[in-house]
Amino acid sequence: MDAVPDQDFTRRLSTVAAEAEDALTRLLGSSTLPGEIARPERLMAAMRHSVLGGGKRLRPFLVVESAALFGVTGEGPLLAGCALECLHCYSLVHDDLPSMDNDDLRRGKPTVHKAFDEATAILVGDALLTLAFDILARDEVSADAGVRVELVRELARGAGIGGMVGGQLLDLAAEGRFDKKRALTEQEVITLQAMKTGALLRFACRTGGILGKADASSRAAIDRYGAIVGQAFQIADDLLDVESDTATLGKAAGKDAAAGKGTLVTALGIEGARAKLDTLVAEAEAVLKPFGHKADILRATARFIAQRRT
Ligand code: GRG
Repeated sequence: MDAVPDQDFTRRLSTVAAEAEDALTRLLGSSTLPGEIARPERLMAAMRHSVLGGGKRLRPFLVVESAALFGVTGEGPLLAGCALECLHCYSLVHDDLPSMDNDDLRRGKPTVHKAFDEATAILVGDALLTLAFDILARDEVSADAGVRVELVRELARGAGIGGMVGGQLLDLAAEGRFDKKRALTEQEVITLQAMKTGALLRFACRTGGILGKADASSRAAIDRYGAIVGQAFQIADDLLDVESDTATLGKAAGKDAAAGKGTLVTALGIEGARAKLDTLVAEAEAVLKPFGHKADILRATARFIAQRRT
């Protein structure tokens, strides 16, 4: 099924990205909110450097489109998507720190610790992480407080111990940071990646079901779709690390091989990884079948994630 031509998909992604950019610009304004004492200008400037003017905005897009699948549109999904984008940007800022990946370039710009300094970058990450939960708790996300609490809990689970942060620790451990370096099994790579990268993408999709108060089977379907696109995203990322270059990616390429990192591209080879991506796109289409044409944009999103060049 290919009901959404590529140019329509690209137009839709840029529209949501522009709406997210506007909303994020407002969220990162200098005026204080009730309960805040002051917004230090250096912190705000560094947060804006990290969040604004870059990134594909794939996570807000998945939130907006998965919510639309359940009939929820407007400010609520957009703000929930922005909360997730803030959390994602925190992870990028901390991931780039000298004690983590030690990167100089992100989204084609100097990383926050390069443009500012390391202490500011740590605080930017902390402030973006807490801002994400502040946003999710706002009435504009959903009039239903139970929905907001569910979103807060789900994001904490996806981003924390058993999700992204836990996955990052497993990644550092596999690199031999704490002990001897050890080659991971294919299943261990899949688990690590599902935690480190997949959990936030999965949360993005689950958010649609939560905002739309979807029934159990629809929630299971959108959750499965999120897990599939999460896996596809990481395999595509691993392929780009091998096949693309720093100028195209706006971040350092070839880092996995340099670090001797185990990825599914290492395990399956380039052709095997491409075949796996095709299988995942087919699986995504299968789980979306019950939604008919309403899910066309999510079908196109799965293809975009698998074929992306940046
Ligand atoms: C708590 C000190 C501390 C560190 C945590 C959690 C963490 C560090 C790192 C998270 C792991 C991480 C950054 C994974 C990378 C995922 C990934 C490939 C991100 C790039 O996503 P894209 O391609 O980027 O969507 P854009 O720039 O388009 O948003």
